[in-house]
Amino acid sequence: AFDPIPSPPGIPFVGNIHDIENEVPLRSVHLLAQKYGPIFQLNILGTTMVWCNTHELLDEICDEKRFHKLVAGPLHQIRNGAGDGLFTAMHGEKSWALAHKLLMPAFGPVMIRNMFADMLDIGSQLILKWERHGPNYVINPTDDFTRLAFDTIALCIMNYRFNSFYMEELHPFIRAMSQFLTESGTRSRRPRVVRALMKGTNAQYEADIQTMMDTCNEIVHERKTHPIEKNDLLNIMLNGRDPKTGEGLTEENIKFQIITFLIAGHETTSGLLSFSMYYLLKNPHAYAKVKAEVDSVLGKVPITQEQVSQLPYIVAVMRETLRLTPSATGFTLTPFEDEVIGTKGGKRYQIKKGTAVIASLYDIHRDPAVWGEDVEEYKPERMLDGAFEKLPKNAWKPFGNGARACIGRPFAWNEAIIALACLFQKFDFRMQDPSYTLEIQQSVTIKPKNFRIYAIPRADTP
Ligand code: MNH
Repeated sequence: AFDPIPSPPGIPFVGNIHDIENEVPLRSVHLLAQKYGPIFQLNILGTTMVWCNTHELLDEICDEKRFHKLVAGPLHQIRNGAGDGLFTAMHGEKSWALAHKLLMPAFGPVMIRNMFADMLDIGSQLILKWERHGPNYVINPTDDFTRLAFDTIALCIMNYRFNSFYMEELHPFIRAMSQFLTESGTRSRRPRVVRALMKGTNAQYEADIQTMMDTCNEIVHERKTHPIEKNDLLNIMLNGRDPKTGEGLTEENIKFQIITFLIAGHETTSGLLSFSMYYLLKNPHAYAKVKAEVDSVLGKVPITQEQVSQLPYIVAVMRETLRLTPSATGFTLTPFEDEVIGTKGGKRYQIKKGTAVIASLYDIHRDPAVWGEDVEEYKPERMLDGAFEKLPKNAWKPFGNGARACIGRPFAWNEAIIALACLFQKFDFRMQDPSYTLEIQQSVTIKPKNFRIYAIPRADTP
């Protein structure tokens, strides 16, 4: 016999859609986890979805022999814009294997090192902006980290400049993308009949996809009319061939990859930097350690690529930030065959083949069995090299799992370390409102809401 998976009562036809709020779905998911414990299930418009909230269950579903990625829920809707790009490709989809094989090397250590100058270029634009505005200017760090991450991904992988720091408004792609992501999440919980009636919303959704496509077309057109020698991701996509079969990516697939990289390549990194800034300002002890590390490693002179690997405390800060606020709040899997999970904890939960199982990272990363009773506390010390390697397998999974894990992880890491090191070298930071406590906004990924800071050029640079 199986143990029942806890679930709130549902309503006929729509099931539990009213148990998930639209504004910040994560809030509902977290409340449900607190109420129902390690596992719960919801019926979303007739489809069963299961949320796993503990390390023990995550460890089981991360077994790639038993489970694989499932493109369901919001992700399935994101396919409307990102097609068979890497992120939204179905398990086993042929174009994924080819793109993965061709593009993996583009994110290898050598390629990332070669991007250093470009990353520093955009990073310097951010520093210059905050310097010029001076100590009394109210900064929206999330917007400027979005500019940073968006311009960095485009310059590094496609040699394309958005010049976001020279614009008052964020680039049209970003607004379109943000609306597209939010709506993708919302429509995954909206009954078909209701969706059919929402003509205005649907038209806006299509227009936003078109805006993103226009940006892609512009980038591809620019490259084709002005080809360059650089061995960047765009050239690899346009010219790369499978050495065995001679096969290359189709034109349509390349555009889906560009949309994918522009979205996946900046949203999450912007969240990581914004939340890191928040936690450092809330935790003076950690803030002081970052400053001391930057001063001793960088001193007064501009950062070098060598120094990027000499900043262990900043790395621990980023890891601890992604533990408490994983910018991608989860990933979805499904078993190859009907499965039973939870046996380690003395339970037998049946998961039918094809059922969406969500690795709910926000709660998994708060599992006291792994992190102790001080889970809510921000302590980069638990993430320092040495301690980090000793964490149980699959305890910290902000970049996803196995073959379908994040391809951009080394890229994001390099970029974020450079940004944090340069910022703390140049500025002291203060919150505009010292009593601010974290509020979260969500458009599939999460970011801080209404978070404002001051950046005061340092007088005491060593
Ligand atoms: Mn990223 C997949 C998180 C930065 C490009 N990324 C994933 C997944 C997670 C994730 C989680 C797995 C999703 C799933 O299983 O459904 N990504 C992050 C985080 C950061 C991040 C937390 C930064 C911090 N990602 C980046 C950057 C890029 C990128 C930067 C591009 C340069 N990510 C991807 C792509 C995939 C992915 C592409 C899909 C990989 C695949 O399935 O082959």
